Amino acid sequence: MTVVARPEELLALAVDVAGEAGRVALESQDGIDVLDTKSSPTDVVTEMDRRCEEMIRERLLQERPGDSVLGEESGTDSGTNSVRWIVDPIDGTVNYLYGREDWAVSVAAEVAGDVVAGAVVVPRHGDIYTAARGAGAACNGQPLRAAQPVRLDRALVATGFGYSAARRAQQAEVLRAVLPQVRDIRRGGAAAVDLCSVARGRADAYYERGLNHWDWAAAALIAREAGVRVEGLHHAPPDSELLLAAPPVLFEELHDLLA
Ligand code: LIP
Repeated sequence: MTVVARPEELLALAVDVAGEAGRVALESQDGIDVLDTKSSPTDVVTEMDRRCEEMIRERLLQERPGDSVLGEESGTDSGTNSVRWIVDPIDGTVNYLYGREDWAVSVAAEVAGDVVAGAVVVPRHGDIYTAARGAGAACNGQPLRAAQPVRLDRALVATGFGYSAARRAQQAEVLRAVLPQVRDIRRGGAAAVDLCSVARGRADAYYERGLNHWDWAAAALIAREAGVRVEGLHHAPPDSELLLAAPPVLFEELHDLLA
């Protein structure tokens, strides 16, 4: 049976489950330790990554049986209707492991392949970023609009790096070309927080190569609804090759530099 879902209803559920997982993760951050590693010895997972994803998955399927869920830690639960949830239980796991602030719980709802609702909860900042497709973006209920575009040489640009040494060497070469052309670089360690920072005008642009869909599914909708262009290379959708987020004009300048 196709369960019709209004974006606002999906957003309310996303906020609820992301907020609950964020509270549990926040309470357990002190003293958390590495449980396992994934793509490399520095690509770590903690008990809370897995526990938060299990909590989120269970709540979503309890509230909406028949939906699908794609999560960073446990892959896909295939459902029978058109709604798929895309979950990063803790984005910025290394920051979380080190007791730092920049980590987030990210929950996006996709209907027939298009993300229509997204929530990014940043517990250590007390911030809840939300967006429903066509209804704008907000942070703690206050409307979000990205900053006006600045020239490339005045842009504060956020970026990130992968977990493999070979990928990091390539990313260092790209950074070598970008750094002299911009105001400055910030490396926050959580894609969802970086994208929401662009939506909030706390960074002028963000780019990264090697991201997974769950890293940016919710935050890309939030940024787009705040007036930020979020794409991959040559007008393609964002993918593991590149995600680039910036207001128009600055987007084109930075894209041409990166391409
Ligand atoms: C993180 C991304 C971040 C990237 C990190 C890491 P994770 O995701 O959000 O942008 O630079 O290397 O991949 O692994 O913490 O979910």
